Amino acid sequence: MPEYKRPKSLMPMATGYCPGCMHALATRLVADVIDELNQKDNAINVVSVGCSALNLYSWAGDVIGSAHGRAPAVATGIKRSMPDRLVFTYQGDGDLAAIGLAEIMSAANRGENFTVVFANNQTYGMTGGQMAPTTLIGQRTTTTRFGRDAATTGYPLQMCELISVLKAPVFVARYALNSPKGVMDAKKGIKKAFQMQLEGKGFTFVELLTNCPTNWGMSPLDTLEYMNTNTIPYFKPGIYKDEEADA
Ligand SMILES: Cc1ncc(C[n+]2csc(CCOP(=O)(O)OP(=O)(O)O)c2C)c(N)n1
Repeated sequence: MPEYKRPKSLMPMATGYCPGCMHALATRLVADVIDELNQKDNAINVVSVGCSALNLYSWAGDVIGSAHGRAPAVATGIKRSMPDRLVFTYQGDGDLAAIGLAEIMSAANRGENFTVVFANNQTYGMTGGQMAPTTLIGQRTTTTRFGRDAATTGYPLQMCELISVLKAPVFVARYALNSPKGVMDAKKGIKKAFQMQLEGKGFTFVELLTNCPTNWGMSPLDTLEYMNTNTIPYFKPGIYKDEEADA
């Protein structure tokens, strides 16, 4: 299949993302997978708040917005009342790992049968680049002017590691979108998670390491190398849990 075609799950319009922002790439990957699984009219995209939620404008299928961090709670209700629909949340790191930490841990622990796509850009993008729970030690943000310091703000939360120790989740994986291989692997991971959900297997979680050129204060190209030297060594890509493989 030619990779340059616009997925039918996205409308023919420009995204609202800054140039070089990987939210656009991540959204595109999700849309590609939904097309390939022929789920455009069956999928429900649950967003909450942040730049992550901007994909709702270009999404061609069903989409619902929820309060900041609460997408997993909304997705729980939707999936339980419409179990045949393909339900996924698309969330940023401030959304998922700060204000929505209780919701994500609870939904994962209950083993809700939906998929979480977690775009981790290590900052609060939409509100101007404040520190997020996933901001790296030493990383400068508008609220950590001299770099994040563990003594006052703790350590970056590793969500795949946290969620994979719970009993209920069936697939937990992390991919980095700064290389062609990472992008292709991420697409496979999203597809596997959606397939497991369609087979009724349970809670699936896919973390995508993304960038924020605007708030990191770098060119999009420089963010790719920054991710290699800083992000990936701490947030290690890999499959953290796969009940199919472990069975
Ligand atoms: C209840 C509530 N608290 C705070 C905000 C302000 N707010 C909007 S977006 C955002 C940060 C989002 O960051 P993240 O989830 O990392 O997403 P990104 O913008 O980086 O994609 C915050 C704090 C809000 N809209 N609602």
